[in-house]
Amino acid sequence: MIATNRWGRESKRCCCQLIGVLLGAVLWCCLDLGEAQLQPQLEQPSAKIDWITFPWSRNNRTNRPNQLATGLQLKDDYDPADVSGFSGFERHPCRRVCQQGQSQSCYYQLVVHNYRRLGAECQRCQYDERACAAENCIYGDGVSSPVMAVNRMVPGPAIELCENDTVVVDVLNYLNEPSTMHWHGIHMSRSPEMDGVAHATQYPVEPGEVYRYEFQADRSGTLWYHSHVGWQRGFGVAGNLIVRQPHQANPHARLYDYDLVEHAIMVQDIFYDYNLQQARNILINGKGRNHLSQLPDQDARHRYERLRVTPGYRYRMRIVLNGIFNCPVEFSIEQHKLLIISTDGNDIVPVLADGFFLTSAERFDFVLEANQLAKNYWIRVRGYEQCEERKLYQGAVLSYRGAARSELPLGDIMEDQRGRELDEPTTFVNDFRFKPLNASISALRKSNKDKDVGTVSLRSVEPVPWPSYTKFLTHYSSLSMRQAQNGEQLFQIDEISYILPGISMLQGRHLYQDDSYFCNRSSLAAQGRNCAREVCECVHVIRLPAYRPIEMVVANHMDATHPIHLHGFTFRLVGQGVLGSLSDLRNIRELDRRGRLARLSDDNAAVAKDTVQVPGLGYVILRFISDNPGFWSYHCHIESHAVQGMAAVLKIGENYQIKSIPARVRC
Ligand SMILES: *[C@@H]1O[C@H](CO)[C@@H](O)[C@H](O)[C@H]1NC(C)=O
Ligand SMILES: *[C@@H]1O[C@H](CO)[C@@H](O)[C@H](O)[C@H]1NC(C)=O
Ligand SMILES: *[C@@H]1O[C@H](CO)[C@@H](O)[C@H](O)[C@H]1NC(C)=O
Ligand SMILES: [Cu+2]
Repeated sequence: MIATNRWGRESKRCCCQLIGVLLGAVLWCCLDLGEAQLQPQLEQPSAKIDWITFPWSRNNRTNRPNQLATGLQLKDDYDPADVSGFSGFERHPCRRVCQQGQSQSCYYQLVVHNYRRLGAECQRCQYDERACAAENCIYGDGVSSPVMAVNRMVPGPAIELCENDTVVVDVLNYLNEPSTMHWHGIHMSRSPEMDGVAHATQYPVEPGEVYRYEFQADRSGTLWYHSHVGWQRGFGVAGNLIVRQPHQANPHARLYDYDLVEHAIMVQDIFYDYNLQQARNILINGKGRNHLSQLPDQDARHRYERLRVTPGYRYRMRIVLNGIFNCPVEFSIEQHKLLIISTDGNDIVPVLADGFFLTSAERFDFVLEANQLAKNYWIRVRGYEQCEERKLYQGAVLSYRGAARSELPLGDIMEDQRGRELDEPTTFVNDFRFKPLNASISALRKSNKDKDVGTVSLRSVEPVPWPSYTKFLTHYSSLSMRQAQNGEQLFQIDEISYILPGISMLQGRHLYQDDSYFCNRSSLAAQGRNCAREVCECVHVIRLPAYRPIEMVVANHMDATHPIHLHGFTFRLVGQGVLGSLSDLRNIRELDRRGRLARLSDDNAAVAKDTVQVPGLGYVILRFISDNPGFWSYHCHIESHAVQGMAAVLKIGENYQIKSIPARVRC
């Protein structure tokens, strides 16, 4: 397959050029061109190519992106000068005010490459904060460590789109290992081969190769992109993907004045060097306090992310947790309430809260009203579970116009948290610490005054797409851990650790028989395997029919919460609770039959998500219509767990229902 991937790289090239016509575009694809004929306009040696503008308008860079112009400018060759020019997309023509029926074609290039936090580029940043903005320094927390960057950034550059835009992204793998890119939240309903899961929807992209992802932004919201191979997401291969709607289509448009990309925050727990066992810090947009230094939070030598606001305005902020370890975080902003309006890109009935929790891959959008004194305030992120053991927390600065621009807030980051001293009741959303031994859907209460809003009690603004009398096909699934003979910890779904198949399932599905190639809980049982006693590792594929109402009950046999993510679908959360006993969880099907698993009595406004935390010794119940045939990854989003086997693939539909994927000519 590698030979196929690389076929024709030397001998054949294809140049794809776009001629922008006022309202449309003509794509020219010419095969078998000699080198000399390639894009003569581009071949100016030593010229740094600004690929955001059209090649024939390169000398006229002051041109503002034209509303009517298409953003698409495909390229088919990448010389070193191009690669050195890769950066963010602040001036991309697809970054615009969204309007009904004005979708565009949008082209991006993402170079994924090895890099360093606090590398040689950062000399001056250590002493002068103003120097940090100088290109190409990834300062992080000031601890030198290898990273994998996207266009020299960690997190990678944010991509901003409007709903229905056609997206073309060339991902250049400049790592020394295979890679893929997943577009977390996009359904890929017309392009299942673009989901970016190695050996499920594509063959991995080899080092030095380019993969062209082409898909439609088939929904709006706070989404993100990240590598789906090994630990690459943990090393930094991730970025925001913001898909906006026209004003008229946005149910929360009136709640805020600004929706700025600089108010999109990616939080990540990081490790140092190749020590993949431990979370050592949490960063906010790649920056933050150094915990090793023992310096106070307000020391001027720390580098914090700054979010600027002007008094009197309301801002939409978008928070993503790129979680690597078991490190849920709590998010809040000093002296501010947050009006939470969306989760995982799905609008909810707004909840005014003091803060919220995130487990890996979850997102919350909220409106912040800049209605306090014009000062600097701490944006606070506090880590739990593995991050709590090291007392990891992080800050960023909410800086009002009129406050000293380079100063830090006065107190410590975690001081005065939750207004405890004020003895005011507080409201937190999505707390992962459920009250044990209570199977009801109500969440934890810390005191009588505190009100916690569990994930399942959030309400979607979109009613479910099925009638109330719908009968669901229920599939039971479990999350667990076991020790292999060699002492290795294996994480499992349905007591099976996932191993990668030798083919890519989507492309190779006609080459094998499912029954012999795939395994699942019942096929192993039929072979006499007892996965509760022995270690079961295989190509775990759960087959479900297409175009049916599906319900998944996921039981968590472990104490720790696991954020479970389903590709290809947005599901509705209709139940989430704690049973507290392992034997109950092992018999969850029976308990369910006896009515012990609480479901929303009316699922019409059940919250829509793509990732949900399954509480420790608890369960969740998800519903969706399986109207997207294909191979969809279903896995724990904690990187270390997924790498160690807590993953499976849902095969939705039969082979004939799944889009046929022709082999691609690499050009
Ligand atoms: C996107 O396409 C869908 C389906 O065709 C349509 O309902 C929606 O209005 C479109 N959105 C925009 C912003 O044009
Ligand atoms: C669980 O919580 C609900 C709501 O707070 C309460 O009504 C119920 O009695 C609790 N059940 C148990 C077993 O504690
Ligand atoms: C499990 O595997 C068996 C045998 O291959 C198959 O008949 C069955 O449909 C599979 N079940 C699921 C849920 O994938
Ligand atoms: Cu997990």
